[in-house]
Amino acid sequence: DYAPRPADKFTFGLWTVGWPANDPFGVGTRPPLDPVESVHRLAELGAYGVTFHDDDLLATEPDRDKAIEAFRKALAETGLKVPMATTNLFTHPVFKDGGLTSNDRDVRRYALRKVRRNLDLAAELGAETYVVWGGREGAESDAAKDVRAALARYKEGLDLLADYVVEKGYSLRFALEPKPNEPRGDILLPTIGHALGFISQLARPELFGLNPEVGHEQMAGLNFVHGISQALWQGKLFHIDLNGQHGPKYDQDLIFGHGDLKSAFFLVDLLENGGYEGPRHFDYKPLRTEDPADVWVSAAANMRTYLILKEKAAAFRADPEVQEALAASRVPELSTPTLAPGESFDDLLKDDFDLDAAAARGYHFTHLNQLALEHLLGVR
Ligand code: 3MF
Ligand code: MG
Ligand code: MG
Ligand code: MG
Repeated sequence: DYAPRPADKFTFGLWTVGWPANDPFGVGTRPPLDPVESVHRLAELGAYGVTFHDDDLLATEPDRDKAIEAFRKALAETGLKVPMATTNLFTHPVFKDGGLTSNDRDVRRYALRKVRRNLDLAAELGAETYVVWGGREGAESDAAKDVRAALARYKEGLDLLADYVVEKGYSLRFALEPKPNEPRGDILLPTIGHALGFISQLARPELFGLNPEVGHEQMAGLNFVHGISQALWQGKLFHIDLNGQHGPKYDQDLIFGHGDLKSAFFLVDLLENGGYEGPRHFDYKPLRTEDPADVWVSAAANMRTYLILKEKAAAFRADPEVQEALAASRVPELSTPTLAPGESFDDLLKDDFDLDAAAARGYHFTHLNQLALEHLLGVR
């Protein structure tokens, strides 16, 4: 019946359903949404949890204490969890040149205090993951930013925050969210690969992983399924932002599956079979054309699409013709180590190999791909 349940671990950012649809060319088309209403609506739809930036809580109640109190009450009433939280280091004009990597040292110090305050709240609310998206950590001109110094300041800031979490005994881990551009012309840590490389330079690399977003990698023309595979392989997929995107253009934040559907199919297959246990978190924007009631239609669509793709992926794997095709394409053979147990590198020299025969063998990938497509299209 594709009805979402809390066990499916679907979560939503408060800023997603709560987006009033203001964009660079127009004002909002929907009124601000009370986070308390979002919590209740998402719970009714079958979600597991909500996530937030510090400032998201203040959407309709400017008093921080009152806003937090109301949010807590809504969580208690609905049983919704808060598995992840994050900091807004991009909206206020003070962050126009970044937060942790602003050229202005006073701003960097303020940014660290802002993160620190929300880390305390995140820990109190039971979050396990703290996302760091460096939206304005970047530049438009190569003259304006000493990138090596910026990376050193990024590391300095993240090392301080990790020390703080350890000192406080919080069970939080950090997840860096790569994005190539927008709102800055170029953003630091633009892709999954850049972020993985950067983590190896941190003082506590074990506390840092990734929160990759479908659309962000696709904006860079990259294969999201490959990126997620590498993050999983390195034990660094701490969290994920699911949405849709049509190739390299502005950050569309479409509903999951409403962009590259074939990639979404293989992504669900990977998440369901690749050992990822974390939340299935949606970071999308209800279209600007939609009214307040449509917002909840769009929230439900994310979860329903995921569950449909989950069923399709399981049927694809279970289909005997697919299993035959996988074997004919030698896909399982790639999991066999290249040397047999006990063999040495020198043993390779003894191989009796027919070069021409091996070169002539086809891999039959076309048939396999067509089977996937037919499962996705619902004709198998
Ligand atoms: C922007 C994003 C961000 C991050 C968020 C942390 C506003 O493109 O994707 O959403 O996801 O800041 O999770
Ligand atoms: Mg996006
Ligand atoms: Mg985004
Ligand atoms: Mg995101």
